[in-house]
Amino acid sequence: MDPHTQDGGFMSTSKEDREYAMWRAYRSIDIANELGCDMIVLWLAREGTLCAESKSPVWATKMLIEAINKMLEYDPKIRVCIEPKPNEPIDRSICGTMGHVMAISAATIDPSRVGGNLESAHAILAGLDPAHEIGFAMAMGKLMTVHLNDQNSIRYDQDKSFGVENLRAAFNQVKVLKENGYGEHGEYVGLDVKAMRTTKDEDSYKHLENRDFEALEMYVMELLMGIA
Ligand SMILES: [Mn+2]
Repeated sequence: MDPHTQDGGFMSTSKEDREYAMWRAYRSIDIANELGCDMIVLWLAREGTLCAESKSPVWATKMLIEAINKMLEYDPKIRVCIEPKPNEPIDRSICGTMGHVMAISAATIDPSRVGGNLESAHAILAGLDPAHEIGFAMAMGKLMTVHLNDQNSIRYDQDKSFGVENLRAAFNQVKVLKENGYGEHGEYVGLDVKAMRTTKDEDSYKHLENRDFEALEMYVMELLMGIA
């Protein structure tokens, strides 16, 4: 909401805005430390552009790497988890997929502390299969967390309940996570969902009641095995 963030943060064309973005990142690391948490998620909301000619993608990419390096230097223990998204609220993002996250990670001063958070809806927005994005990040040892939800094709970011649009795609995300030991080192599953835009206030918590991940998983298994 701060005017300093209107053109993005780390790659804003204004030096003052970039300084504000770093202050906010350092403050977030301080808060993580207060909470006993060693990881922050970077959702790069406006890190990109609405006007392609307004900033160089080469410069913008380098600014992002520089900003992450400053965070890694600020706290020698903090891990930085990038949540990639190809567009919205901006038109063209700088770090749109897990492949971008891997490349950014490799370019930082400590790649072991930079990984990714795969959100199903964001992968679908990029025209990719969320299960394969998860698998790719896991193969690189860099899947720090996941936000499982759903999305109807390449529209605005819908954050629908996991599995409501494409149950088979949801099944395959659970399958790749389970088959590769996700959670064995304390990784969490997040369910990043919001009420639909047409939902009335009194119904606005209903989407939270449908988050029984274990039951959904068993239901999908039973369905696929012909038991249900
Ligand atoms: Mn998310």
